[in-house]
Amino acid sequence: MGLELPKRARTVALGVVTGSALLVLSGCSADDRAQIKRLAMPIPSSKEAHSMYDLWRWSWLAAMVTGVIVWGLIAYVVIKYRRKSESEIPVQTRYNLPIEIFYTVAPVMMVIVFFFFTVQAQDHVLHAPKDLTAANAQADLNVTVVGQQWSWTFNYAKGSDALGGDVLWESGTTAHAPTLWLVKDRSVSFDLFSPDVIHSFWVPAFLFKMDVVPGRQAQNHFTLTPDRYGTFEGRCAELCGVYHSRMLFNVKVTTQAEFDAHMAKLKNEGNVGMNLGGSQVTTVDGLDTSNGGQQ
Ligand SMILES: [Cu+2]
Repeated sequence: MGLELPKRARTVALGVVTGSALLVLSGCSADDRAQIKRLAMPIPSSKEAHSMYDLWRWSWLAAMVTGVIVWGLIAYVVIKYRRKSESEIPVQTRYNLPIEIFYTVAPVMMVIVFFFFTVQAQDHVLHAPKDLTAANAQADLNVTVVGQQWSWTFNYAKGSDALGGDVLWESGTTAHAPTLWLVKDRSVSFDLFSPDVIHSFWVPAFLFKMDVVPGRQAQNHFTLTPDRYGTFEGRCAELCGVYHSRMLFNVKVTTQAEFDAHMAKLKNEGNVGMNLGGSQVTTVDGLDTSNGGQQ
């Protein structure tokens, strides 16, 4: 008769499993636990991010409910219809049309439901008018983001009196990640521009990314409103070449006064005019270039 563990062995096994689970879980910091509760998502930090976060949580819930039902049914049939004696083989069923129709229709229905809510979240996140000029006019701040091999340039065109009608820019290098400055609760229209290859503008805290595609100026654009103060990480999410991993940046969400002061500083430094990234394209700052740029 099968694998019957003695009672004592089962107790010991249960103790080992519980003990190691407790040890593993107690190793988690408060941050880890909060992240586990969010199902590994960063804290949503823009007004638009919340609909992505909801989609994420409800999709997990739907998947878990489906999983529990399926595992339950598997366990049920394995136990109920198992072979009960050596001489008798359980009833072998083929071709059960109602069941086959059910397991074809049910997943299709689920995909339709997921699709509906995905489109709804997408419409919410991409709510800006299709036309860039209209989107820029509606938003409080306008930023042209340039993704160039191997860093980022941010051009500020609207959102502060300190601009005085000018466009101001700041740029990074592979050694110094640039910082994109934004203002809490003020909407930003981002236009994405690339002078070389396809990059992807990704700020995990905004739960959003969009490709930066050469030749698609004024087409890949979106608007969002940061709703938390803080400094967030950003990166390129499209493998764009050797130093792709160096394409890091920060996003600082701050007050209007601090933003104005920063714009005034950029103006003082002479960073005036639209910078579409050409100057940084071949710079591999911070790397030893004597051996061909290898680290
Ligand atoms: Cu890139």
